[in-house]
Amino acid sequence: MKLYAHPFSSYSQKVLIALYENATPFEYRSLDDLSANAELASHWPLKRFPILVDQSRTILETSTIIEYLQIHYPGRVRLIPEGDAGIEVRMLDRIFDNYVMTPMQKIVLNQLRPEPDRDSYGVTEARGFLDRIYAWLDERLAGRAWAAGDAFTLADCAAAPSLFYADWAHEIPLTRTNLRAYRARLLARPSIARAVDEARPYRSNFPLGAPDRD
Ligand SMILES: N[C@@H](CCC(=O)N[C@@H](CS)C(=O)NCC(=O)O)C(=O)O
Repeated sequence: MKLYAHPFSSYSQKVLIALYENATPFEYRSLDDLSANAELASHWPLKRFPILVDQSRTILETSTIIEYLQIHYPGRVRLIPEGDAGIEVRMLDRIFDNYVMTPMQKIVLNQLRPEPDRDSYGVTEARGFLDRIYAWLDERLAGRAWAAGDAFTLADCAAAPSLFYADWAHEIPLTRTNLRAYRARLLARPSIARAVDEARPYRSNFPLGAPDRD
């Protein structure tokens, strides 16, 4: 099983965390490597990553990859609970991807554009989105150890990299104590600490300038 991914990429970390949680063996095709990039393009013309290639099967989209891992390579940590409990997990996974990761990417990617092509309206909108989702998450997480309750799940795999970088791009206010404490708990979890450490050498590439913390 091959994962095409890059250590500094937030969506790559989402899947790496799932793999590390269950010590699932895989071949890491790092996109630092030119031949891995060519292989990625041959599997997925949009070249969005990570992707998982398991023999003749190509799995796209991080949430689906993690679902695939659970079905085909189950481990001690069940990342998507069965039945109704799975609804909260899947819902929060979509919320972290769509309403934390997407506005965070908007702010970060805007910085990579040439000055005349920057979208200040879109960035202001993205910052407003983050303010509102931080407030919503702060309430939702009250009394919870992990995103969906007592167990670590797919939702936490999505939460870790999205909140990690969102806080760099648009800091979580000090008043959002539940959310800030949750982010700190995520960073202390060994699978996540490992993904963050592997990305450390690339921090100088963060377009907004990486803060001196985490
Ligand atoms: N919805 C996709 C998003 C993947 C994604 O946006 N990945 C980023 C890296 S973190 C990417 O491919 N960026 C390169 C690009 O946009 O061309 C998923 O869940 O897999």
